[in-house]
Amino acid sequence: MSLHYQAAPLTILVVDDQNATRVALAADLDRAGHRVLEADSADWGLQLFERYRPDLVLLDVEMPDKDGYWAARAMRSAEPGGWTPIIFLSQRSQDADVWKGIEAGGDDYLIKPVTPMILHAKLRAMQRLSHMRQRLVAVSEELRQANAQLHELSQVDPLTGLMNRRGLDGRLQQEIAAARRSGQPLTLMLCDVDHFKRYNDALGHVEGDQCLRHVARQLKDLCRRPADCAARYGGEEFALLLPNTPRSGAMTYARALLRTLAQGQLKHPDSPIAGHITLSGGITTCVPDETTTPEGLLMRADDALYNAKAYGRNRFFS
Ligand code: GH3
Ligand code: MG
Ligand code: MG
Ligand code: MG
Ligand code: MG
Repeated sequence: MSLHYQAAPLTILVVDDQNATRVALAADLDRAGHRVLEADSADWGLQLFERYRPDLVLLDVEMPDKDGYWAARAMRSAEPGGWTPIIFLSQRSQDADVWKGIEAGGDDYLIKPVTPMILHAKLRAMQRLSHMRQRLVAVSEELRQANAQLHELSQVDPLTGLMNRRGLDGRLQQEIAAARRSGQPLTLMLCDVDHFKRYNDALGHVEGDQCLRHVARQLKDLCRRPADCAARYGGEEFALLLPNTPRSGAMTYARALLRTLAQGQLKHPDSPIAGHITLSGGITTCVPDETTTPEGLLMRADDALYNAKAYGRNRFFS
């Protein structure tokens, strides 16, 4: 992290009840190029603090009515998550006074009278800290964004662009909970490309990958509602999660899928079933209750898929 930065002019809030002190201080800061806000009471200081958000506060301790300790505490609670440097400037010179000032939220405590050079040195030190803090805030925001992007990416299958198994597991959990609340049926379908090993053997893995992309596009195109979700579950296995969809709706989807593939251009040169790519699928539909789990639904869909394979493939079972 770089310490090189432009020591830019600051907006400095000076809170002091004594006019002579405050005016002299303000004049000095003004000469150094800073913008100065003046308050002659703790209350007024807090108001200016909230309204103008200064870069730094110079704060007297002894003031009639509320004192500087009160003001420091009030300013700190007025900027949750933020940090404005506060330097106490006071005639009170006991160790306990300094302690109280730092406890109240002050970052430094100078005992009056303070020479201009000491004051400017302290301002510079605070400015440097403030600069470092801003860098930290910026970096943690960048990290937060990068993390969010990584999280998104970790849920996407790079080959097809569909949600991957990790994403599906999360979504399944959410949709089960949502369907439990709404009492609506939830459908899960697992599809597996038939004789895909033969396809790879006949045409090679590059063509095989192309085929998986094609199947993924078909599955996605057939999703009619925004809440429908197509995922790549594993190698040549895909999952469809259809909220608010009864068994009949799922069967309509399945028929449309098989029909699309039958009309499609994807030839399977070594299929014992048809000249084109075919799928088998397992469907499970339920209105979830408290016993419903993602694993349970996946197992039921997988059993149905197994039966579809056993009964000759190119079909869906439920
Ligand atoms: P079945 O009808 O019983 O499902 O037969 P199958 O040949 O499709 O099933 P099997 O499980 O025997 O083989 C699956 C094949 O899918 C083997 C594997 O190499 C291929 N495969 C899995 N993932 C990918 C991939 O990402 N790209 C390519 N090209 N092939 C893949
Ligand atoms: Mg005073
Ligand atoms: Mg398989
Ligand atoms: Mg297969
Ligand atoms: Mg298999």
